[in-house]
Amino acid sequence: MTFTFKKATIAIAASCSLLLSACGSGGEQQSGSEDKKVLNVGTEATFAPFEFMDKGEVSGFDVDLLNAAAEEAGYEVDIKNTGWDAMLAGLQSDQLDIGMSGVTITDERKETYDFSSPYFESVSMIVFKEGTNITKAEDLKGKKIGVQNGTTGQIAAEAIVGKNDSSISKYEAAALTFQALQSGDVEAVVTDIAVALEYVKNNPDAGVKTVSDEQFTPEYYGIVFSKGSELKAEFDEALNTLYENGTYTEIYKKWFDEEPNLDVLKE
Ligand code: LYS
Repeated sequence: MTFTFKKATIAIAASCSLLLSACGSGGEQQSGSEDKKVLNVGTEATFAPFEFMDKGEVSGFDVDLLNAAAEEAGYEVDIKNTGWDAMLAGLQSDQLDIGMSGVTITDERKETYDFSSPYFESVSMIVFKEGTNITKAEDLKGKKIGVQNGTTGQIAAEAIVGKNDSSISKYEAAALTFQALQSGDVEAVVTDIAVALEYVKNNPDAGVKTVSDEQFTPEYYGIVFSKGSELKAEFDEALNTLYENGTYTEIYKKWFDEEPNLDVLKE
C-alpha cells in the first residue's frame, strides 16, 4: 500500500464552514513533522461514490485517489466540502489549489482551468421513477427533468430537449436532483453513470430505474487546477505512477468492485 488516509486532515476540512476564509486557505500550513505543503481542495460532497459525507468526513473514490496522488507528489491535502459553485469560484480566485469533484474535462472549462490527465471515464445516464415512460434519451422530451446546474448532465439534457427549455430544473447540488425526483418535482434526472448507479444501489426502495443511451458521449474526469498551476505537471506524474504501481487499480476496485480499464485513461 503506497498511500495513507489522512484522517486528521479530512476531519479539519469537514469542520470548516463554506467560508473558505475561515478555513485557513492560505496554503501555507505545515503539518506534523513531515513539513509538507498543504493544498486546499474544494469539492461538492453529494456525489457518491466520488465524494460524499460519511460520519462528518469527506469520503469517496476521489478522496482516496487525491490523497494517493498528493502523497506521491509530496503534498498534504485539506479537502473542504465547499459546494460546486464555491469550488469553481475558489479556483478562479486562487483561494483553492485543487478542485476534485468528478469534474469532466471539457474544452470550455479548459479556457478557465487546467485539468490533470483523465482519471475516470464516465457518461451521462437517466434516472427516473418506475412507471414513467422512458426507454431512451429522446423520451426526455416533454418530461420534467432535473440536473445539477452547470454540469455535463445539464448539457446532455439540453442536447435532447433544447437549450433554455423550461422543462429543465437546475439544482445547486447533485443530491438535490435526486430529492426532486423523489418528491415528484421532476420526472427524470440526468447525471453521471456511476452516481446514478450508486443512487439506485443505495436506495433500493426508492422505486427508480436507470437508462443509458448512445446519444450520450463518453467524458473524462480530471483533477482541476487554477489556470497555469505548476501542480498539473506534478499530479499528472503522480497519477501515472498510481496507474503503473497498482495503487489506482486498488482504489478503483475498492469503490467499483471491478478492474479499471487503464487504457482509456492513457492520453
Ligand atoms: N461530471 C459532471 C461535470 O463535470 C458532474 C460533476 C458534478 C459534481 N458534483 O459536469
